[in-house]
Amino acid sequence: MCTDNWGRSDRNRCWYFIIFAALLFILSFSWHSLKNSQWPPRGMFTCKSVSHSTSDTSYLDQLKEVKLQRMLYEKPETLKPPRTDVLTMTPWLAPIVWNGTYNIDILNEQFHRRGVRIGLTVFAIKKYTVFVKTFLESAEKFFMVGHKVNYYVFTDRASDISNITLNDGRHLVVLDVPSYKRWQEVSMRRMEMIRNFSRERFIYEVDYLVCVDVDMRFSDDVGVEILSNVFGTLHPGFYGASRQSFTYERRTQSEAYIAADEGDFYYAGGYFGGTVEEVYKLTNHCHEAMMADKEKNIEAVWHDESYINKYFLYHKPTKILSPEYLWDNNFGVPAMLKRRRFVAVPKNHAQIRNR
Ligand code: 4GW
Ligand code: MN
Repeated sequence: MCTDNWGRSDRNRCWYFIIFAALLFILSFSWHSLKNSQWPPRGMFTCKSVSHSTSDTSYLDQLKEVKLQRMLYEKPETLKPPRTDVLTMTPWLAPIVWNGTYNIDILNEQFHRRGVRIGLTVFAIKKYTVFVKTFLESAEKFFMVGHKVNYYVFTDRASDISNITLNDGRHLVVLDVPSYKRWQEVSMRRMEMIRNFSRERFIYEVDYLVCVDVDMRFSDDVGVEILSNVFGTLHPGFYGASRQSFTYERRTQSEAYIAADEGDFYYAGGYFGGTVEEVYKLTNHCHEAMMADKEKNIEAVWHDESYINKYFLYHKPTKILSPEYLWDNNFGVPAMLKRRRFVAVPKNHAQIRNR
């Protein structure tokens, strides 16, 4: 091409042209493949025979193994389910946690090996600070014993929260927050505050959040069996109820509206949780829905509980806690209830509540 019988300058020009064209080709080729690239490249995980140079590192190489030790326990019986009196699995294959359905030793081993940290959030606004001591003392006895726990107490009366002695690996964090005049708003604003603190703090300090009412006491074990990506709890007043009798928000104008022919369960407002990421999504969604309703001058019939029920209808929980985890002795003690792990502390409504 760049023949000898050309002049020297002609030859140089010819070589420049060839180099320029080659560069152009390389550039356009790499631009095209960048534009269409995906990560991981198609086939990377499906075709095992693809060979990579040994210096290639994949995030797969950094995966930590959670290996259990030899353990002795009774074998699970495929033909003898441990519970036949209650539903133990949702139609979307989320476990419903009842006594007898899990082996806590296996679960503890798994969660210890992951070094899981758990945050327990609770609100004590105005006179509800009176519940904090019993709540924390009972949690020290029964909540996630042996695991790393941070108690996050949101309050407008920090000086009312007395310091109690905590076991190793457990910390009390008192968070100063505003109070609201209307009690409905005190309850509902929990969503906004959990959302904000998840972003600013919880995401750096814990792996899972458990968000509960404070007017309660732990009276039996509540352990890592409750943990999952996002979980809700069956309301003790509605676990056996029909769809029609669920007290969902029924006004179509509300963001919390649920039609009469929809709904799986009636979830309690006072007990939900999951990974910090999932709790962030849940609380953010509920808070935004409440704000949208506020603009429309409407407030759902059961406040935050109505919005949680709407959320869980379309974002199915990955685990559900049975009413063992949220009981009120006013409902008696039905046969299916083998344990009462977390029960309502009776309150003198006239004294405690400021309407
Ligand atoms: C009526 O006067 C009130 S005051 C209803 C709730 C109030 C309230 C609630 C309060 O003054 N301060 C407070 O911190 N809370 C928080 O919201 C507290 O964590 C409580 O457990 C949660 C939900 O309220 P609740 O326990 O009274 O609701 P129920 O009766 O449905 O368990
Ligand atoms: Mn309560």
